[in-house]
Amino acid sequence: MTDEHTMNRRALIKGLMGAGAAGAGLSLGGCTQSEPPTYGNLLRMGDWLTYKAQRLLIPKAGLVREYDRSQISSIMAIGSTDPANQNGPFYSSEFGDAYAKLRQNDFADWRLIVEGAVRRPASFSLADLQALTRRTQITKHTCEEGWSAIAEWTGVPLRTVLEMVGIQPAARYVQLYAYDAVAEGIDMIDALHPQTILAYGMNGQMIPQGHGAPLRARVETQLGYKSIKFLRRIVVTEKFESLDKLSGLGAGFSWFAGI
Ligand SMILES: Nc1nc2c(c(=O)[nH]1)N[C@H]1C(S)=C(S)[C@@H](COP(=O)(O)O)O[C@H]1N2
Ligand SMILES: [Mo]
Repeated sequence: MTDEHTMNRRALIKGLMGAGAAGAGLSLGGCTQSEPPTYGNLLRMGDWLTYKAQRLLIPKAGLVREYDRSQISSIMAIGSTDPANQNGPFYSSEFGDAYAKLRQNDFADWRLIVEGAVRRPASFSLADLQALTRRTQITKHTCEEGWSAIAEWTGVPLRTVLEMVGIQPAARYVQLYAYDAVAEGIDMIDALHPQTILAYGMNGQMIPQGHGAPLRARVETQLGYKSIKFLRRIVVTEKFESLDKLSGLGAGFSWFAGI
């Protein structure tokens, strides 16, 4: 573990120095597949530098601040608030109806699929997830649109679920897919972060419809758009793949949104 960590740091330092050289007009060809995105576009080079810089400087398991109950504030439900609504933003003709059916039955038949670069692909009911050791955290949500709000979230660490399915040694990214046409990816550092949870509870209740029922991600180290609501499927991958094209939300958003 220590060796690997040292290796990674060396690779990162080399990467950072390489980024400086790239600014001087050297080839970027080396970082297309396994690195977070520049989208082959020099103008997106900042994404990559930010990623490298943060990954180098931030201690791996540094926790974001948690708040007291008294600091909980009202939080808007924004973006897609109902995947079943055909007129809502990011409506998915593929999954919107399925969501409506699952909701009719209080999500009793809902399952979270976890697959990809894992040893034991699995699906989890809400009861399965609720039976696992839970974590409750009061955190500040920061939206790219310029507002923030504090809420309490309860759920199971994504790490627990990933350990259950057994990630392959080469796994590096985790892609989160929703019942609307929204999907986002995070890297393994954020995926295994102790405060990255799959939340079914909010402020002591089951997560309300607008905030992502029955299950949403809370990725506290990233801007709000990485905290995918209405989760449907999680795919572990070895290679970086931008979901920009697929996601109604992602188009034009920086892949790395660390805060
Ligand atoms: N499936 C899905 N997840 C999503 C969104 C969305 O539209 N659909 N919006 C994102 C954005 S930009 C923000 S700021 C938060 C909003 O969460 P809230 O509605 O609970 O405040 O959800 C994020 N997750
Ligand atoms: Mo947002």
